[in-house]
Amino acid sequence: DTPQFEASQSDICCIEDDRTGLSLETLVRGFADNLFYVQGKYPGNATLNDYYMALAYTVRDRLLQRWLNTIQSHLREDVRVVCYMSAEYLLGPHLANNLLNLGLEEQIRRAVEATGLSLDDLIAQEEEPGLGNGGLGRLAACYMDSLSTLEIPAVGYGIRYEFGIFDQAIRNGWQVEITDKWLQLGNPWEIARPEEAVEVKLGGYTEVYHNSQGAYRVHWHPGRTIKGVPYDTPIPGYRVNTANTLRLWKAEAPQDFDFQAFNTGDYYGAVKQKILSENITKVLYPNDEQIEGKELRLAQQYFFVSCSLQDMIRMHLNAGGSLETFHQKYTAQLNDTHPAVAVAELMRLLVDVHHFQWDKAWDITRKTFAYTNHTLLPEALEKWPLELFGRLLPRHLEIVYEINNRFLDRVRVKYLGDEGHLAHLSLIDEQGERYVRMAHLACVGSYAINGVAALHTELLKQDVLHDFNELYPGKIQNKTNGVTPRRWLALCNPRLTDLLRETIGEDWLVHLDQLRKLEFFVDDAGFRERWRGVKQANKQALSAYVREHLNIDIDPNSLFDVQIKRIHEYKRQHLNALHIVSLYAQIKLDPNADIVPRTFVFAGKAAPGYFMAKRIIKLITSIADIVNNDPDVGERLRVVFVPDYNVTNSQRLYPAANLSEQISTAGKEASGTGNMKFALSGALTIGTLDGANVEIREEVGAENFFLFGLTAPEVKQLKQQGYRPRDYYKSNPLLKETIDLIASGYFSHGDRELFVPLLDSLLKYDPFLVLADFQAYVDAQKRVSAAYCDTENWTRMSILNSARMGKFSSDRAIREYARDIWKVQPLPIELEGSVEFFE
Ligand code: 4GP
Ligand code: PLP
Repeated sequence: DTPQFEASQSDICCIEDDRTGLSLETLVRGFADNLFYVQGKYPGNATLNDYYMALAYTVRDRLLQRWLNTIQSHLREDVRVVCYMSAEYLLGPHLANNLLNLGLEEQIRRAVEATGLSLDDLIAQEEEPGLGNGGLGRLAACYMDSLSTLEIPAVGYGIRYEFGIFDQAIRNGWQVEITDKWLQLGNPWEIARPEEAVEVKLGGYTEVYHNSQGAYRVHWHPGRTIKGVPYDTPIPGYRVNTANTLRLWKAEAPQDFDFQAFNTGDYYGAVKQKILSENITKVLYPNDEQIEGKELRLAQQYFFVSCSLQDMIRMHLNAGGSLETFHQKYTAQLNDTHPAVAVAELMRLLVDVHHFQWDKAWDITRKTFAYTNHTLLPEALEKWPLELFGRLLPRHLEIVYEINNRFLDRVRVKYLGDEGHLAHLSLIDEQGERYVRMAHLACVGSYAINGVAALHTELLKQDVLHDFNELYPGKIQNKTNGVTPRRWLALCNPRLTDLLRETIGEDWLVHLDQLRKLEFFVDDAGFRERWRGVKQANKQALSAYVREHLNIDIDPNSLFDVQIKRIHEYKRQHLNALHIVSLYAQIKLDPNADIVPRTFVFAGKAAPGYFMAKRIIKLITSIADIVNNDPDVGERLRVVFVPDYNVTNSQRLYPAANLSEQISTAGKEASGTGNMKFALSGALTIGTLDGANVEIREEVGAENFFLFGLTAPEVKQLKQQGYRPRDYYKSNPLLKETIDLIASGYFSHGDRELFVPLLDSLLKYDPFLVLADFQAYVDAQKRVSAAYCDTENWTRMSILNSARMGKFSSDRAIREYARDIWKVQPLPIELEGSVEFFE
């Protein structure tokens, strides 16, 4: 039977007592108490951060009862639980989001103002937990929000990195990385649970023995042991009583650290061991970088997965369950292959620790895991050198071999004598240096595999996972990504939210399809005027920010053309840059050229070791320097690179955009979620038929989307034919002029070398077909400019984009996961009266 996902929508009712009440008096008192008793400050000597902390605790106090009730109810009702396993959670700041979800914003604002402070200042004080790189980590955060909002019992498992994604500064036009010390002023949202710590082992060797019944067993003598300490953060749903747990693991030295030092007399040696242990969760690795050989990263992955599985097993056994039914109680979603070693770890726990027969353990394991793939880029598919894997996880390598032997036996039967198939499917890559293929381990060890947009899933089936699709028909399915309307509309675009509330109510916050009601208003000139007013105000706010922080004047009436995402060649920020240079060249040739005024906004981090991406940033900032300061340009063009793209900064960028740049090479962007956030706030998209763009265009209508470029099959074909980028350069005068201008040193103070690596790569290889798509892109941009001049029609298109975004709610995505993959039911949580301590 289909689960009911109507949120119970209980009115938010905090228990009215003197600890957690909501009256102005109680709130102010709670705030003052937290400042005094937790921060240890008087108003006289408190910093802004002290006030932020005190307020965060005041809000957390009002969240705890929901959270503890949720945990209690899940235990009592013995429900099936989703464990989302992800090495990344790009959460964004908690305070404003929690106020929104708990429905406390107004009361808290009044209480803070009563003390003479500003709520917005305190909200701005929060350091966001940047525990992710980009899309994949942010998706995990949206999914946690939806799981709670839909009242689905869930735990998010991950890593409590001491340093999250680096902060980006731009110096002299180059990216500079700065350590993200997000914990330095304290994190009021987490609660450590040292009493639930677990031990994780690494290294060493294995030994075979026979137990008392003569059965063959393996004993792992690890080289070292690390302690995993859980830190829990409650994730409240929107206006429901459910608050699920995000449990992040921190690595520490085991308990006997001091004891060892005492015994051996090697105090400094012991300290070194302690530091080595703590290193495991020290820093988040940037993606888009060669991970090969980074032993610490495999240690991280194994560490958090082992902690999480031990935690699940402990809870299951404590609740009186038998491990035979583990997979009935828990399902674990592997967010990409980062946690895929979980397959081997669960086998080890079942076979070595809990003495299950292999076949039984394998049956439980395969019924526990489901795997989400997020990328088609071959270089991003994780594989670990066998030698490294075996050194760190000797027992797991044996288990992987055993899984592989049994798996290949089955394959052999199916593909009689076809060694090619065997080599393709094997968990071990045997061409040259040998590797463990983590995606294969995830495919074999799971009951479901999914892609993140329709096109991506099709390409997975045809290409990357073709052989698995043949072997397991029906196992690969699509779950198009979604984003939470709470953060990505209500929170980040309050002006639009007010207009929506007035016009169509606020049902869309939990039923995003309700935005369709806006279609009734597209022909209402008064409504269109107000719609434009909202966008204009958002653009003005961004202009003020840019003026204040970057000292650049931008014209709020110009078309805001925005590309914000990780810097990567496949995302083609350089295609956008070439277009800007082509417009600029046009102005230089004809100073009166009729160009629709535009402000080009970029933001995004490059992986620290990604040479080409860093050069793309330098190219953009160099173009900005020239274009923004050339009197010939006047007001027509501005280029802005907003430093330090993160959730906080993105929240002021999406709402101000007129045009959303989604211009990846077709077939390369698995889905994209930024594309959804833009359209939700009424930006029109210029994009290729890639990832979720395809579905966005289907939803909003082809006439409300600026399509250009080669399709995925055309890309493939062109590459097969032998792509020659230089031919495009030679035959297209505009392209030639554009590239030559950059090569001449015009944007680099005469330095002709600076951009050689970039231009050489484009002219010689152009792996992402920038030159092949250049003219089509320029033409589409002309259509954009023309459309923008028809203000009324542009507004219509903008309204229709928002109105038709219902499909892209993460609530829809999570409902689909729950129905088709996890088979979990929601459980509404009752709030039971006030807590009685010490009766
Ligand atoms: C990203 C994909 O590149 C993006 O297309 C997708 O929308 C997102 O995952 C969520 O599914 N991948 C990553 C990564 O962020 O680190 O591989
Ligand atoms: N980083 C941040 C901070 C985001 O908000 C998003 C949006 O989803 C992303 C990365 C992913 O962006 P895109 O889908 O454009 O790659």
